[in-house]
Amino acid sequence: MKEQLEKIKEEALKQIAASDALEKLNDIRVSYLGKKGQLTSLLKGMKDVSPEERPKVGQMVNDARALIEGRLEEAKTALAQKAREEQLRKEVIDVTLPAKRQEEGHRHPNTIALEEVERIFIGMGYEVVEGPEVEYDEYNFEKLNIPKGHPARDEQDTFYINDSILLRSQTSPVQVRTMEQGKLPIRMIAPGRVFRSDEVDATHSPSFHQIEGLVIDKGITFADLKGTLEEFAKEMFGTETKVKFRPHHFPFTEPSAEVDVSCFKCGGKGCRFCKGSGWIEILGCGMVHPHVLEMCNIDPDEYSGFAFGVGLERIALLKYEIDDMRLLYENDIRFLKQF
Ligand code: 2NM
Repeated sequence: MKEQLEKIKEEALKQIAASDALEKLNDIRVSYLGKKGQLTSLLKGMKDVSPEERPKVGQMVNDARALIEGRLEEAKTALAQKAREEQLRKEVIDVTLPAKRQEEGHRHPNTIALEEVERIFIGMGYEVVEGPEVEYDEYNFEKLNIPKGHPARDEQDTFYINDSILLRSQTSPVQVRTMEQGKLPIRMIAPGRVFRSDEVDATHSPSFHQIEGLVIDKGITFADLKGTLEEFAKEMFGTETKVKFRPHHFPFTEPSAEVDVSCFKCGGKGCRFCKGSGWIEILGCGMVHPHVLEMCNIDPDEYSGFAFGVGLERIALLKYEIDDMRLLYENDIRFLKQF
């Protein structure tokens, strides 16, 4: 039994010395000192030892146990220290290395133009309201005086989810929704993504952005519309800017107009930028059609209002003198860096 004990002890110490991982030490603990471990089994053989020898052998087994436990503990501490040293060595930081440059980005030209427009109208007391890009035909067309079969449906052809749901072709449905809520007066702009079934070219994209404005109150006239848009144009393109209203037709406004601003490149003399005319078209507008007001539960005998719509990309292209809309969507850093 003594020889057996010596053998077990030696084997255990040898294994501990050869261990290079904490898990291995734990395996050794289990295989020697555990409930079914070799030393434990040896104790069970004590019944074969003569009674006078038992205390001595018992003592030897306990000593062996204490020795193995002690070595296991030492090995554990040594391994942990080695691991820590290794980690410190790996994570050493060379404080003399040059710092990584912080690449700072900036807003997209579309976003800069949008925030500029929002700032101007918020300054005039307008609220910014958003709405869904997937809309009902009813809100995108019907309630804006564009019934099925109306020619404006061709100009604003869009993408249909089914017979009654589509991708909005304008942000006016947001204004229809606001009017329907019945809280008057209204002073709002509705910016957002819109969709049209258009081929991509320098001035068209199947997905672009619009900012539409709406004012509804008692006694609103075309003079309010003119004053508001003139103020907007002066803030956006410079205080020298002149505006020109040309009669136009929209199904949802009557009367309607398109607005040109004097060319901010040549001041109106005519240049390459304004194609020699001295004027640049920037938006459409008009007095909200009484029938549109009725369909939105507003009494046209009591209330009147004006509305307008601007293409965000058009403003961004003008502001930054970009000649191709596609550049705004390609996300080429070399292009975007310039603004
Ligand atoms: C435009 C031009 C003219 C417009 C009309 C409305 C509403 F909802 F009040 F009827 N919202 N926006 C409007 C009017 C939009 O875009 C060129």
